[in-house]
Amino acid sequence: MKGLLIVTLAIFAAGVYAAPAISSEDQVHNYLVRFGYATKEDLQNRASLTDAIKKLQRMGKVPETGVIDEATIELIKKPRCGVADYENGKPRYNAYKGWTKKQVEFYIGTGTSYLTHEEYSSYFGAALRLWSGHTSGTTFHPTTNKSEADIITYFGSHDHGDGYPFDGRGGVLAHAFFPDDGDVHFDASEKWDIDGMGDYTSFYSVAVHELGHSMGLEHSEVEEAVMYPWYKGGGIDKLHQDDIDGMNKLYASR
Ligand SMILES: [Ca+2]
Ligand SMILES: [Zn+2]
Ligand SMILES: [Zn+2]
Repeated sequence: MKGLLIVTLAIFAAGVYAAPAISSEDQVHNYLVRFGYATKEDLQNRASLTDAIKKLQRMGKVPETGVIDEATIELIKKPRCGVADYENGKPRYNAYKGWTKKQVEFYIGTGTSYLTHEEYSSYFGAALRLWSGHTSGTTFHPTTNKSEADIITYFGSHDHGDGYPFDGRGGVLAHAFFPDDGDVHFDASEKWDIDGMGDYTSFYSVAVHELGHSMGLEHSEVEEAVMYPWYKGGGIDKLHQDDIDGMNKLYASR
């Protein structure tokens, strides 16, 4: 009986705490901090908070009202990349740091049941080739030796060991790390296909975006650019001039 009581209590507790009602205001505040538009301190200061909301609205191409309105609440529900848009509310640059080594090896890790291994590895390679024409002599090679790899990619769900847990279906689709890390993680909770048909997420489009981070690019405010933070569906087959300008900044002057 004692065991049963504990189980019952545990279920009751989970029911109470698993889905706390977070207000839209709190959700926007959390989003501002998470994606670098504001610090926790900024949230306490009306002027800084208004600035941060405007900055998010500017990036998200919704009216810059400076208040949490319907368009802003809709914006934060849109699927996107998990990499921050600003660093502690300060402007970032569209180029962080490129690869200095001439040969970069990539390793294709755990996949998803939605894609065959062949689809996963060939489209990851194709996404990489969009960028590797702009890396000024740095070349990318597949390896089956994980311990030697520079860029490791895999699908993971929720907490997957890097301190940036995924959030289940929707919201954040993937994230990646700048050189000399370069790793790319895809959220295994999404429904993936290659082209993003219906309610599927385009693996190819997301891979192209994430590999931009692996090359050293940060997010762009240019909506048409590959490096714009929000998901735009499938069909990306080339880089925008803004993406190429970022790559030139990183690689062309070497
Ligand atoms: Ca997600
Ligand atoms: Zn991104
Ligand atoms: Zn990760």
